[in-house]
Amino acid sequence: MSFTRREFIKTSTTLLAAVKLVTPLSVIAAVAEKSKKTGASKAKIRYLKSTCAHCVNFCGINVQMENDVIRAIYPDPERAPYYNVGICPKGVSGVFNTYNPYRIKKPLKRTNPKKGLDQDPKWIEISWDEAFKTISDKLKKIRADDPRKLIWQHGHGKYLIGDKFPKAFAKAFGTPNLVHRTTTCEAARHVADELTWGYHGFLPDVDNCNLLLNFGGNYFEAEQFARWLDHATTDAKERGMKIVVIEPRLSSTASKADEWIPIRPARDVILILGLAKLLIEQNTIDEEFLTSTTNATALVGADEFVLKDAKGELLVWDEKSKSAKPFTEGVTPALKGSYTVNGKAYKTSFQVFKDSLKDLTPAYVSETTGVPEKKILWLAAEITKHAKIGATVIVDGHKLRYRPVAIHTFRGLSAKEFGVQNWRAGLILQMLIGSIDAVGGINLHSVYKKPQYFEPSKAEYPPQRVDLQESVFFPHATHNVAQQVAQTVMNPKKYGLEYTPEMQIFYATNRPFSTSDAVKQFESLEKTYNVVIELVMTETAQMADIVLPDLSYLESWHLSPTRYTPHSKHTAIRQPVTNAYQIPHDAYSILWELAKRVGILDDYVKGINKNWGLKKYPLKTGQDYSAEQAVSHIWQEKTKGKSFSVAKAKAFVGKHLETKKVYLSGVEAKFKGAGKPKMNFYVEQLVHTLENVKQQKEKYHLRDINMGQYKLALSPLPKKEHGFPVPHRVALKHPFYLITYKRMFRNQSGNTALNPILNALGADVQENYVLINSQSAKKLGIDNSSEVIVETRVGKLKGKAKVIEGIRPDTIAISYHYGQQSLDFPEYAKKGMWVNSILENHSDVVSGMESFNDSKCKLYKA
Ligand SMILES: Nc1nc2c(c(=O)[nH]1)N[C@H]1C(S)=C(S)[C@@H](COP(=O)(O)OP(=O)(O)OC[C@H]3O[C@@H](n4cnc5c(=O)[nH]c(N)nc54)[C@H](O)[C@@H]3O)O[C@H]1N2
Ligand SMILES: Nc1nc2c(c(=O)[nH]1)N[C@H]1C(S)=C(S)[C@@H](COP(=O)(O)OP(=O)(O)OC[C@H]3O[C@@H](n4cnc5c(=O)[nH]c(N)nc54)[C@H](O)[C@@H]3O)O[C@H]1N2
Ligand code: SF4
Ligand SMILES: [Mo]
Repeated sequence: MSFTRREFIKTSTTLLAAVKLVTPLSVIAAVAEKSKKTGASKAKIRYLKSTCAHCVNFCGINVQMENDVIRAIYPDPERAPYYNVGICPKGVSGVFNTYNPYRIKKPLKRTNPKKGLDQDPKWIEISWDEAFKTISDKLKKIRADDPRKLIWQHGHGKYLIGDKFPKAFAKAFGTPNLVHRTTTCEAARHVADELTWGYHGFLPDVDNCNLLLNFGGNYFEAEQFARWLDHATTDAKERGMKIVVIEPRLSSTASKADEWIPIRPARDVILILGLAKLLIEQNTIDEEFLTSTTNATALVGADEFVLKDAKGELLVWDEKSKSAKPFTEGVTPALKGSYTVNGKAYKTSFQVFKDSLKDLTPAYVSETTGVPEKKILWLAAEITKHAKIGATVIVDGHKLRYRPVAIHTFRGLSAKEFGVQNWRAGLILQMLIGSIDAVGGINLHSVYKKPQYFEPSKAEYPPQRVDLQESVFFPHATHNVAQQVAQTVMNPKKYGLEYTPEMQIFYATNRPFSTSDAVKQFESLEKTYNVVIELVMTETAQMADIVLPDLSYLESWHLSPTRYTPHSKHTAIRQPVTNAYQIPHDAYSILWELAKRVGILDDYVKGINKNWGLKKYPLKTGQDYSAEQAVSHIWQEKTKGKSFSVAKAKAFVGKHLETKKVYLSGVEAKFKGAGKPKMNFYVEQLVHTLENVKQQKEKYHLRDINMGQYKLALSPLPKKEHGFPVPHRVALKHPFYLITYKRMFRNQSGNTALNPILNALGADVQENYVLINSQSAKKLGIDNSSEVIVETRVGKLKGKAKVIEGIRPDTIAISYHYGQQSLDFPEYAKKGMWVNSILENHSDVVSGMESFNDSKCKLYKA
C-alpha cells in the first residue's frame, strides 16, 4: 500500500467538505480505503519515537508510519525502565488529534463584533501574513501605551512548547501578565509543600511502601506520573502493599483498593488531625525525626510568633542547659512542654499542635467526616502497625530510615478553599511518623530549592499582576491565579490595578470553560481583544478576535517536559511525524514572528537563552532559528552535549538514580541536625504574612479584605475549621455536597469529545451523569431513567441520573470534560453537563487555589 502525503491531504480535504455528513472516523477510514484503490506498490512501514503530549503525563511513544500516514501509536518499550510501561486510551487514539477534520486549518478573523457563547463570530479566513500584521500592529500599540495591558494565558501550552518561550516573550514585551493554570489544577498542594519544605512535588515510594493512604488521588483514571504510578501501584499491591482510598466517591482507584473510606467532602483535614491526635496519644510518633529535622521544637509564644535570638536564629528549649538556645551542636531540643523565657510563656510548636487537637476526639471526627469511629481507630492502628517507627534498612551500603507508610493525594485534598491546610495536615501526619524521604514513605522533589518560600509574603499592594499573585489578596500564590484574571478584567479598580487590560492571548487553554462559575469567566472575554492559538474551535476560541491554528503534538518539535519517578529521571523530545493539514506555523514560530514584527526579537532571544539556561549552546541574535534548531540547542545543553541524532532516534535519554540521591539528598541533607534550617512543622511565615496583610489593609483602606477570613486561612497549623469551606457553612438550603472528577477517556475541557475512537468505546463514555447514591435516589423517586436538575447558588443544570452504590448518600458527583457549548462542535461532541457552570468559586486566599469540590446543591426531578 502506498499513499503519498499529497494524496492524503487531497483525500482529507475532500472529506472535510463532507464532514458534517459522514462521521469523522471516516477520515481515517478513507485514508485506508483510498490507499487500497490506488493499489500502489509496497507500503513503506517505519517507526518514529516521540513523546505523547496529549495530556500531562508525557509517555514515551513509538509511532508506526505507513509512508507519511500515522497508522498506530504504541508505547516505547525502551522508556519502560525509566517511566511508562504502557500508554492510555487517549494516547492510543491520539492519531485522531492530528487527523481531526474539525481542526482549525487557517487563521480566522471575527467579523461579528458582538461576543458571547451564543454569538456566531462570523469568521472569515485570512492569510498568515494578515494575521501576523493585525496582531503585531495591535501589540505595538499596546506596548507603546502600557505593555502591562497584554495578558498571555496558557494551560496545556506550558507543556507543548514549554513556558520558557512565552515567558521570554512576555518579559521582552514588558508585561508581567503571563498566567498559567495551576490554581485551577492543584496549586494548593504545591504551596503547602513550599511553605513546609521549600519546594513542591513528591511521590509515594510505592516500590517499598506497605500502606498507602490515598486521599482522592485518582490516578488509575486521571493519570499523573502515569503510567509509572498506576503500574507501580499494581505491582506493589501484588507484593502485599495495602491500599486505603479515602474519598467521597468510589473512584477507579478506590475500586482497586483494599479499603474505600467514603469521607464527607472537604472534611479530610479533620480526619487527618484526628489520626494525628490518636498517634500522639499512643506515642507512635518519630520523636527523633521531629526533633532533628523539623521545627516541631521551636518555641512559640501566645502571639503565635516563634522565639528568635537577636541574629534571627530560631530558639529551642535545650534540655541540657535548661535554657532557650539556637539548635547548635551539643544542644538537646525539647519536643514537648511549656517553658518560660525572659518571663514569657512559650510552648514547643509540637506542644501547640498537640493542645490544638483536644476537641478532635474520635466521636467528633466521626460525626463531622461521616467515617465510623471504628474505622478511624482501625486506620490509626494500621498506621502504627506499618510505620515501624525507629526501624532502619541497609540499601546499597547506606543505613536508611524505613517507614513504609505513604500518604498521597492530587486534587482530592487540594481543589478546595482550604486546600493548603488540608495538605499541610497530610504533611504533618507524615512528619509525625517520620515517613518523609524514608524508604517506603513519600519522596520529596528538590528539597529547599527555593529558601524564599520560608519567607513571609510582602502582601503587595497595589498589585502588579492582573491575577493578583502574591498580592495582599493571595499572598502566597506562587503559581499564578488563573481564575482571578477574569474577575480583575471585569473590575480592575476594585483590586487597585493601575491599568486596564486590553488584550489577551490564549495559548492552548480553554480556561474560562474549566474554572468554576464559568459563565462569568466568559463575560470577561467580551472586554478585551483576544487572540487564541488552538487546534479546535473551543468555547474560548469562539470568543476570539483572531484564531490561529497550531500544529499538533505529533506534528511539532519540542524539548518535552518529562515526569520523574522516585528512582529515575529522563530528558525527552517530541518530534513531528507528519503535518496532516500542511499548517505552516506552530506556537513556537508564531512567537518568533510576532517578536520580530514587534521589534523585540533580540531581547526575546536573550530571554530564551536565560530561561532555558543555554550557556554552551546559546541561540545567537541576528538570525532565525527553526523549532528543530532551537530544540537541538536545548537538547544538547540539557544532555551535556549528546548528539541530536540520539534525540531523533530514541527521543530520550534516561537515568536511574543512586540510593544516596533518592533518600539522602533531600530532607536528610538539607534539614537534619544542628545548625541547619528546619522543615516547617509549624509555618511561622504565615503569621508574619497575616501581619503584613493587616498593615496593607489599614494603609490602603482595603474594605474587601476580611481579616477573619485571612486569619483562618493563614494559620500556622491546620485546624478543624479548615474542614468547612464557605458553601458548607452558608448554603444551608442545599442539602447535597457536589464534587467533580476526571474520567479516563476524556482529556480536560474536552477536545477529546470530538474523538470518535474514544466515543466508540460506548454510550457511557459519550456523556456524563449525575451520580447519586441508591438510598438517596429512592427517597427522591429518582432512577436511571430520570432527568434531574442540580441546583447550586450559582445556577441550575439538567442531566441524566445514574444511580450507584459507590458514592456517599449525601454527595452528588458530576465529572468534568462534558457539556461543550462551542457552536462549531458537532452535536455528538456536545453531550452531557458543563458542571463548571454551576460550581461556586471561593478561592483559597493563601494559594489562590480554586474551590472545585466545595459546592452544595439541591437535586430534584426535572
Ligand atoms: N484521563 C485524564 N487524565 C488526566 C487528566 C484528564 O483530563 N483526563 N488531567 C490531568 C491533570 S491536569 C490533573 S491535575 C490530574 C488530576 O488528577 P486527580 O487529582 O487524581 O483527579 P481528579 O479527578 O481531578 O480529582 C481527584 C479525586 O478527588 C475526589 N474528591 C473530590 N472531593 C474530595 C474531597 O473532599 N476529599 C477527597 N479525599 N477526595 C475528593 C474525586 O472523587 C476525584 O476522584 O489528572 C491528569 N490526568
Ligand atoms: N469540573 C472540573 N473542572 C476542572 C477539573 C476537574 O477535574 N473538574 N480539572 C482542572 C484541572 S486539573 C485543570 S489542569 C484545568 C485545565 O484547564 P485548561 O487549561 O482549560 O485545559 P485544557 O482543556 O487542557 O486546555 C487546553 C486546550 O489546548 C488545546 N490544545 C491541545 N493540544 C494543542 C496544541 O497542540 N496546540 C494548541 N494551540 N492547542 C492545543 C485543547 O484543544 C484545549 O482546548 O481544568 C480544571 N477544571
Ligand atoms: S497518559 Fe497522557 S501522555 Fe500518556 S499516553 Fe495517555 S494521553 Fe498520552
Ligand atoms: Mo490539572
